[in-house]
Amino acid sequence: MAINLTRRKFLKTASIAAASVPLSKVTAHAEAGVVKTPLIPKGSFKDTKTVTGGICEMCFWRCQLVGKVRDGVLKKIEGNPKSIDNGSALCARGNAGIKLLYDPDRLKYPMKNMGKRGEPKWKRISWEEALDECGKKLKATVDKHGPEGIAMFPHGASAKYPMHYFEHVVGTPNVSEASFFQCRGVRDYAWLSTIGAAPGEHVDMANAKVIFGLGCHFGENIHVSHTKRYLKGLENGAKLVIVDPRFSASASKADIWMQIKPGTDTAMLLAMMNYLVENKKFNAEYVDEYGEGFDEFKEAISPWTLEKAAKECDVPAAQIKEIADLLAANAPNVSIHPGRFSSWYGNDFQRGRALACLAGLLGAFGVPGGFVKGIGPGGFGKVKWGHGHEAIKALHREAKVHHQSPAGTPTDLIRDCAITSKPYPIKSCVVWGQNPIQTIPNQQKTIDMLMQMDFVMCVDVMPTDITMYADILLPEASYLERYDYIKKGTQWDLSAKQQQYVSARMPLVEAEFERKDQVYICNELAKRMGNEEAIPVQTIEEMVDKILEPASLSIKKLNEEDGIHLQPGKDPYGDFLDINFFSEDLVEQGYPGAPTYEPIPDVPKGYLRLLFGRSPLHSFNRTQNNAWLHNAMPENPVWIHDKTAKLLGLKDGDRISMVNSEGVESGTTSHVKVTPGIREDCVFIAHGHGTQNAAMTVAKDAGIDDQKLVTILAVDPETGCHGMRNNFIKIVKA
Ligand SMILES: Nc1nc2c(c(=O)[nH]1)N[C@H]1C(S)=C(S)[C@@H](COP(=O)(O)OP(=O)(O)OC[C@H]3O[C@@H](n4cnc5c(=O)[nH]c(N)nc54)[C@H](O)[C@@H]3O)O[C@H]1N2
Ligand SMILES: Nc1nc2c(c(=O)[nH]1)N[C@H]1C(S)=C(S)[C@@H](COP(=O)(O)OP(=O)(O)OC[C@H]3O[C@@H](n4cnc5c(=O)[nH]c(N)nc54)[C@H](O)[C@@H]3O)O[C@H]1N2
Ligand code: SF4
Ligand SMILES: [Mo]
Repeated sequence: MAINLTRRKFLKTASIAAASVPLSKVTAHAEAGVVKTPLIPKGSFKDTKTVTGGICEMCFWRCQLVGKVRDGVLKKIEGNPKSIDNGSALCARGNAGIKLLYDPDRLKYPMKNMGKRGEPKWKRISWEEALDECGKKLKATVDKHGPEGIAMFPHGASAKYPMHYFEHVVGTPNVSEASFFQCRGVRDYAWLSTIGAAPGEHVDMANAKVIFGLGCHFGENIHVSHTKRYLKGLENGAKLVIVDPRFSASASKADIWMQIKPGTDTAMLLAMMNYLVENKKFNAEYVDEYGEGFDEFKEAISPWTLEKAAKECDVPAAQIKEIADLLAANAPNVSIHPGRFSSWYGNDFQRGRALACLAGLLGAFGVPGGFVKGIGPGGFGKVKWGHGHEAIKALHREAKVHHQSPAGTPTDLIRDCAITSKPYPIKSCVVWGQNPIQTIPNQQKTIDMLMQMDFVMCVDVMPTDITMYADILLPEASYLERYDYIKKGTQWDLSAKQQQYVSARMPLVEAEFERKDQVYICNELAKRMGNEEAIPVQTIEEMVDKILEPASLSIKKLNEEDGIHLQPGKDPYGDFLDINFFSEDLVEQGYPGAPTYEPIPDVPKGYLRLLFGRSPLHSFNRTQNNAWLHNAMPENPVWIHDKTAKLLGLKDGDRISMVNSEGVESGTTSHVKVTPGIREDCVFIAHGHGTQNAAMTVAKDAGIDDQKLVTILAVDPETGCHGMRNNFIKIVKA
């Protein structure tokens, strides 16, 4: 695909904005209200309207946007200058949303697969025909196998309404959201069991004296307002401690970088806590007042000396002590970051517990720099589907496993159930805004699950790897063309004036071709499945207004307020949380009461551990076909240590493929990045590349798909989330 030079130049600016060092400059500009791009010549916006009320969904952070629209065509996206969240700043992906909107490869019409699953031959059909077929097939499954005969794989704002329909009206328990079982579910439930709240990313980094992150590579993972908080903290003089086997963007800015052996973080945390306790360097007052089970906890972690952890984690004992001392000296004003992507090694619930306990020992709750609970705004309405069925128990509840599981059903249980028909058949599958092929480990198993279905329906905006397996493929209006759920939040650290904001996604332009929104699609489906009486709203605008109404807001009012309603907020400090250092509930469920370290398999001889993560220029697979982003980062370099590269006879830029320890080949190739910034026994690649769908004409075969090589999954016993980093590869020269 040809990309003209001016756009390339523009993207260069945008992509620099995404990397961690220059982002601070962009942020500073944004705060002064001067985000500039060299692309747009002055005066060319004469006839251009600014449309407010947009909300980004190039990732799930949902920054607030405005669009420059001329003759109904979106010419440029900018941050909403009224935003007290992202401000007028967007990341590179946010800027590039326009190339998703007008991607010629996008889904335009409902399609029926006349070929095989995985090797589709598409025929354009009418909405009427498509919905009739979906309704008929899904109803047939429910009639024959009950509501548990359906599995659903949702993700993102547009999957919310349909997800509630399938859960509460149809009654399927087999719902697996990517954001839980392959992302942050394990973190949320570990903290929930420890402090009674899911942590979100509510750490007050802007006001912290120390920011402590395990595998948090701020600046490569980007959520604009969160990245701003991190940068503001650094500007304010916070010390930065980063624990990561890789020299990440944030490791490059750190005061202390601990290059830990993968999967051993819990051991390090236990030793740090034991050291703080033994040397009375913890916040005894806070622990006395708010701690539960401290004595049992103290006893349980007592074997963890600094030396023992140092050996396990392959780091100096003195460095563990140095970090512990730094945290103690600055407590309670320290940000113990809970992380986000946390399905790492299958021992992840315990790491989450240990992190939360560390924050507790330091008393880092409800204080500047510490963990602060989400505080409003509240008072919104809910759009509720009627409950037309008896609650069916999820697979893990029936089997009495994964007692700390996030909402829905653990993905692997759904897949096993579908493949074996035990304890019951699962014969229809609804995928809505998720790409299970690249999102869920063990691709072959996902494909086996899909192949045994009677019916597969996909709702998407692009033809991605999952859509190749659909029988009926429905095109959704993108986030720039539709109304959607509200985005609200609170702000005290980035803006002194206003503290709370409310916005709702509004279209910047009209949907083209035959793209529809979630309420239309789902209601039409419900009618055809015999559930018409349960429909709670007729249109997506009605849904948004119903949510806003109790807060005395509406679409109309938000439009009058440039898309964002601001109101005074509350003081975020002073909410001190209880901490379960030792949990009797967990013991009753058969898990350790105190955080416990479980070692993971070592790297087999001759192999390297496959690590993966974000890159600033892409979101998973969803941005791969975006011409601007692809142009800036067409493939994912394979990070490999100098010494390992020498041993394998590799030099920078060599083209390679990979094969994993179970003999699965990557299929596609990428280039080697030789660097001292990674452990000798690991490689690292960005996630989401290597798409196989030829309908993605920009991205097909570009780079290596990490998921293809993740065939071993380590299921977290407490939550059923998928640990994905116990996979080992060999490099094959291309
Ligand atoms: N191996 C490995 N696996 C991972 C990860 C990893 O790093 N490595 N990361 C994990 C994490 S943190 C997450 S959050 C998940 C993400 O998992 P997913 O959410 O599955 O990832 P995406 O690539 O965003 O794919 C979402 C699908 O939604 C489509 N889509 C985009 N916008 C819309 C829309 O507006 N409407 C509809 N209907 N569809 C839309 C995209 O085209 C794509 O097909 O993956 C997890 N899985
Ligand atoms: N640009 C961009 N930003 C994003 C996203 C995106 O797709 N693109 N996605 C968003 C989403 S949904 C999520 S969940 C977050 C994810 O963002 P993060 O929570 O930061 O997760 P990853 O990107 O997977 O982080 C991987 C880091 O962990 C390190 N690591 C690997 N193994 C270990 C280990 O055993 N111990 C330690 N301490 N570190 C280890 C890796 O080397 C890497 O630097 O990013 C969000 N932000
Ligand atoms: S962080 Fe970037 S991609 Fe994510 S919502 Fe904000 S602008 Fe969009
Ligand atoms: Mo995620």
